[in-house]
Amino acid sequence: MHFTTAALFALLGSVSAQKVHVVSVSNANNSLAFFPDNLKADVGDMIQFQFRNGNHSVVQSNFDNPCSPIAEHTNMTGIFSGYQNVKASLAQGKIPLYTVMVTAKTPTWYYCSQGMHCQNGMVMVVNENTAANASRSLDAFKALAKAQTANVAPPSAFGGVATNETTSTGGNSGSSSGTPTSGSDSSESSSATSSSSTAILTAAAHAVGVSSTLGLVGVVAALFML
Ligand SMILES: *[C@@H]1O[C@H](CO)[C@@H](O)[C@H](O)[C@H]1NC(C)=O
Ligand SMILES: *[C@@H]1O[C@H](CO)[C@@H](O)[C@H](O)[C@H]1NC(C)=O
Ligand SMILES: *[C@@H]1O[C@H](CO)[C@@H](O)[C@H](O)[C@H]1NC(C)=O
Ligand SMILES: *[C@@H]1O[C@H](CO)[C@@H](O)[C@H](O)[C@H]1NC(C)=O
Ligand SMILES: [Cu+2]
Repeated sequence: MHFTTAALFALLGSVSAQKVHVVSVSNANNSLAFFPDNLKADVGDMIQFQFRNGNHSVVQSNFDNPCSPIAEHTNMTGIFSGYQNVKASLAQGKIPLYTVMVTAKTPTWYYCSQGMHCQNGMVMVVNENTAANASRSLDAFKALAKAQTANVAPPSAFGGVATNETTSTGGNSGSSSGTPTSGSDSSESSSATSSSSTAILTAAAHAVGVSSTLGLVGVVAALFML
């Protein structure tokens, strides 16, 4: 089946060109920070948040209203990872991942909605642009966040794709769900794809509106079988 093989390689070729930026959410010390907290990314790149400890989240805000979902201030919907229970995932040898696609070259601001983490500096920026406006820096955003009285979370997760990655294999066979649910814990896995390509396929599936990653992986597997 030359046509399907060609189509498959076209698909894999186009997704593997995509860059994935890993951001650790907290660390071994349960620090209130994203690592890194200031990164550059191109439109179409993926940001894979890896939840390392505690009970944290990632929410998109705008610059002017830190610690508050962007939808409350603009006509953008943003993203919300939901609260990720790292301990529960680790008990199963997994860590929670949440992957979003970069949709703008302009600055995009994120915070953690847990407790007063946002106020305490658990914020980050993608594509900071102090050349356009020196006042709109990550440091200025942190200062503005510190002054907020409330730290607000949307009612439920949306906007990205939540998966759990197996920790012991160094990243093989991630399991996934098509919807960004908190602490998603599907036991299904795909041994044919690496964790990063699973995440990319997951994100690609999300981008093209395929409701289930496993659906797309299934399609790919089916193509191999032809
Ligand atoms: C955690 O804290 C200890 C003691 O302060 C420090 O030595 C270590 O570098 C920290 N680890 C991380 C990952 O921040
Ligand atoms: C995580 O934090 C959220 C928000 O504070 C809370 O509703 C939830 O119960 C916490 N989950 C766990 C497992 O502690
Ligand atoms: C969203 O808001 C921006 C800036 O206010 C505006 O330029 C744009 O047209 C709006 N888009 C929609 C879909 O309403
Ligand atoms: C730069 O950003 C600051 C802080 O948001 C704002 O007050 C100011 O109006 C901006 N300047 C320009 C030229 O847009
Ligand atoms: Cu946090």
